[in-house]
Amino acid sequence: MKYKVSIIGAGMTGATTAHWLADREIADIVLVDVVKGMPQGKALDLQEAMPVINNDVKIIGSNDYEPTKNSDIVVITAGLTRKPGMSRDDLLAANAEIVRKATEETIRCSPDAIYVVLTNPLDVMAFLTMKVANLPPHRIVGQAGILDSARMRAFVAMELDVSVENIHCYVLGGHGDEMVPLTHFSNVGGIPLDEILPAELLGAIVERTRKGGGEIVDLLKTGSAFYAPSVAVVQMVEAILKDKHLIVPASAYLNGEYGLKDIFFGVMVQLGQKGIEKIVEYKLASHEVEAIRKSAASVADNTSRLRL
Ligand code: TXD
Repeated sequence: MKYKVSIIGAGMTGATTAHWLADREIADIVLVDVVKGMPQGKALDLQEAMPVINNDVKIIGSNDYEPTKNSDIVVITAGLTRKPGMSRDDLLAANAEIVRKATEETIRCSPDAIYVVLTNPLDVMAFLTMKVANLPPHRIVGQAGILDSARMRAFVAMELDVSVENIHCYVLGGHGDEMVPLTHFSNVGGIPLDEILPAELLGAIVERTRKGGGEIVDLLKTGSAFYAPSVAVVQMVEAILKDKHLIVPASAYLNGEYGLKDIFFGVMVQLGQKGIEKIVEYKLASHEVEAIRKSAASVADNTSRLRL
């Protein structure tokens, strides 16, 4: 197959990303993990599923980086997950070491790759990847916004008898509890959410969206969400490989947008073959700008804790 996507971290999110990706038949896949035998076992199992769905995809599992050589896209989802009561930021120090190593190894093998980063705290880890790989910002994108927006869409769908296809939601900001679900730009068939739903219900949906990751962590007890995060990665991978110029919410390096600089932060980006083609800026209301500033302050604070 023409394209190669390497996924670093073959845990719940990495392996499920491989699963959705193999189903789409858009790239060969390499799964890398430190656990001996595990990425090889998952890759072989998935490879053995291909004849049933008639997809010609090569899937390789490995404990080293050799097979990732010349990847078009590197997905980094290696690292620790939250336990109940933990915030994403509590993971910073341990995951920074894991992401640093994954970046050093992958950029050596695939100097032209585009990076999709997932490891939490997401916006900080995307920043670290950019620094360690020494790449221009358009080559690194963090996955958070598609997931957070999909959660909001799912919650709206639970209230209205309308197809999810008609429900468009946009969540900006850092991938933490301060994220900013937009209630006016989000819409159902073009009608703004704040004109459809009563304020109290809309407020509850915004709150549930912000805490959406924690809700799953509390239910699972061990580990965190993986189905929705990994299909979000596949949407990004597909947009890049197919050069779709797709506009989605994602974490990108900001250089003045919304008055913010030198952080990765959730905004609307246009994705194509070169990675982030542009950042699309909304004209936000003053209360939304205020919320964005608050979220950005928290991301900037965490980013400053990185040892570069
Ligand atoms: O939307 C998002 N950004 C996220 C982020 C959605 C889902 C998961 N998100 C984060 O990704 C989560 O907070 C964690 O920081 C990572 C991985 O989550 P996952 O749910 O996949 O966790 P697992 O199942 O524990 O898998 C992690 C794997 C595990 O198999 C480890 O052995 C492996 O990471 N690991 C490594 N692989 C390669 N190299 C190194 N150094 C390494 N260290 C651990």
